[in-house]
Amino acid sequence: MSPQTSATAEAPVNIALIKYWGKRDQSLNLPTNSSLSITLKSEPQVGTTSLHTRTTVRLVQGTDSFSLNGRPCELNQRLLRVLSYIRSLRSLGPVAIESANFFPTSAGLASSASAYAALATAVNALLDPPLSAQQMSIAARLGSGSACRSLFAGFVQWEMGCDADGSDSIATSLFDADHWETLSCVVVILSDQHKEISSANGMQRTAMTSSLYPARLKMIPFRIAELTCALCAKDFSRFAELVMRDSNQFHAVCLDAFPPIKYLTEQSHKVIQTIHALNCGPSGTIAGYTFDAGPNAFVFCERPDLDTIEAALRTGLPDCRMIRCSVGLGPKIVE
Ligand code: 2P0
Repeated sequence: MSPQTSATAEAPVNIALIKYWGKRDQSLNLPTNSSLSITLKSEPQVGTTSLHTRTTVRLVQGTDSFSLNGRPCELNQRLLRVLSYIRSLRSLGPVAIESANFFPTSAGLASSASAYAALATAVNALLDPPLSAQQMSIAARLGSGSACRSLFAGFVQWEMGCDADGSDSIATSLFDADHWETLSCVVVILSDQHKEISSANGMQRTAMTSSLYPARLKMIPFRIAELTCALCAKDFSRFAELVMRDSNQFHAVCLDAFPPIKYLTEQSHKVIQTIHALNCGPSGTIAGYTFDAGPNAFVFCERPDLDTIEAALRTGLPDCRMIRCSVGLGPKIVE
């Protein structure tokens, strides 16, 4: 069989339930805390928007090249780091990388996570032998910290690790996608603008200047343990409260940075109020929200409550776009 010269991979986005925010090593993307995420799969009826990245990697003559959504781009430091790590492990010639996102880029929708997970998966298909799970985790993480979590289906933990070279800072699967099939997520797109402060800069400023930040770091191992129990028991109300509290705390430490960092908008706060009002109703906690480094909301509920929750959100935000998602699978090779 002739060796493969091109591969296309699709990788999903993930949304952090317990957020990664801060680096102990900036060039290796080594975090100051462990994090826990859910991998998302958008439902097909939403037209051209789908929460994944598709990346083709071709072996070529000449030099490495990169295009994003059909536009040629410079190979940035992150891409170069991923390629150079892989080339330190395996023989890999020059490559042409073509990447496409099917959703707004850099708007707090975790595009870098799916992008670097897709890149690592596509390159890996050209390697003989393929990388180990640990090496894949490291390759994706060198592109973007949260990308190592997009290599897995379902519920994923990225263990911060303590080794200086990052060899133990890897993601592992906690529960597969079919563990909690009724768990649903509505992504409420309030803005598709690029964020003003990148995650990398925002987390650095927060870690350096927020006096609340050390208290957050202390609390995170307990939050992860509690959330793991809630996931194991599929206890929605416990799950929702922990996720909302972590999102609120993450945005609070951002506001406590100096100068402050504000990712949420008035519309984001409208979503927050709507969910808390719903949860005061006779059925108790039926929804929970989380926000990444951007204004867009990720609202969780059990599938039977989807219509009620979407209707409540629409009342306050008639013009926003919503994407229904379920718990997703990991990356796949599509060609
Ligand atoms: C997360 N975020 O856990 C957190 C929560 C945003 C808020 O990971 O510099 O793009 O590439 O390691 O992964 C976004 O930061 O940062 C992020 P880099 P990344 O999902």
